[in-house]
Amino acid sequence: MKILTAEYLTTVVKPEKREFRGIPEICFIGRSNVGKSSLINRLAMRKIARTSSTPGATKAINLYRVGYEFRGLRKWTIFSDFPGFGYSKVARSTYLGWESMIDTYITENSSIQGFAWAFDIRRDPDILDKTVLEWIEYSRLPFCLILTKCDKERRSYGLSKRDTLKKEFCTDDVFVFSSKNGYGRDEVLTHLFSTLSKATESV
Ligand SMILES: Nc1nc2c(ncn2[C@@H]2O[C@H](COP(=O)(O)OP(=O)(O)OP(=O)(O)O)[C@@H](O)[C@H]2O)c(=O)[nH]1
Ligand SMILES: [Mg+2]
Repeated sequence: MKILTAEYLTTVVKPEKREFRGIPEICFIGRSNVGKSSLINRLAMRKIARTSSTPGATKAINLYRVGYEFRGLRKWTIFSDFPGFGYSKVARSTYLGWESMIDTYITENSSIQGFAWAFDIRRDPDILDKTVLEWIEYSRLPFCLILTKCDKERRSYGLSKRDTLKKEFCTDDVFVFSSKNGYGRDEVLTHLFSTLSKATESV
């Protein structure tokens, strides 16, 4: 399992006018400032996505094309970096804008294979996260939860949080991760590439 190439592809400002289709794609979503762009950079081992300590850095959808080798085969995928939801004080209306954007983006876009949902390991899910979970379930696409910034907590805290969130989000696909030190990188990549393989095999 190896990343061979990773490069910026394009920015989608109007999701309904998206031009680039065809390569299997994983959407990186999550609240603002949670570490989505840093996660992409760490997975790719290259600084392709813009990160910032100010929430709301990613305003449009940025697409990155990643070439990788998995189980002896060379393949391509797209990592799409979404704007964060829930950073404004008026979180509800921000969420509604986000939901309508992503709804439009995934409609009739059969290249999308699932969601990598970045979630700050120090937070507990709130009503907005539950709403997003419902939306994902409704989309019927698979998702995994990546618990970011684990370097800020003890390892035992991270593992117990992972088990709690597995129950709360009703999935086994929850991973502890740090973009700062690379903890969990192999596990996350293996999971994402397996999801992509399953999807391509079933076509
Ligand atoms: N310690 C630590 N800091 C991190 C980690 N991941 C991200 N950060 C920091 O968190 C801040 C936000 O990171 P980004 O990757 O820009 O977050 P984002 O989710 O893309 O943010 P928006 O695009 O604004 O929604 C930056 O200051 C990063 O350096 C991590 O794993 N550990
Ligand atoms: Mg970002």
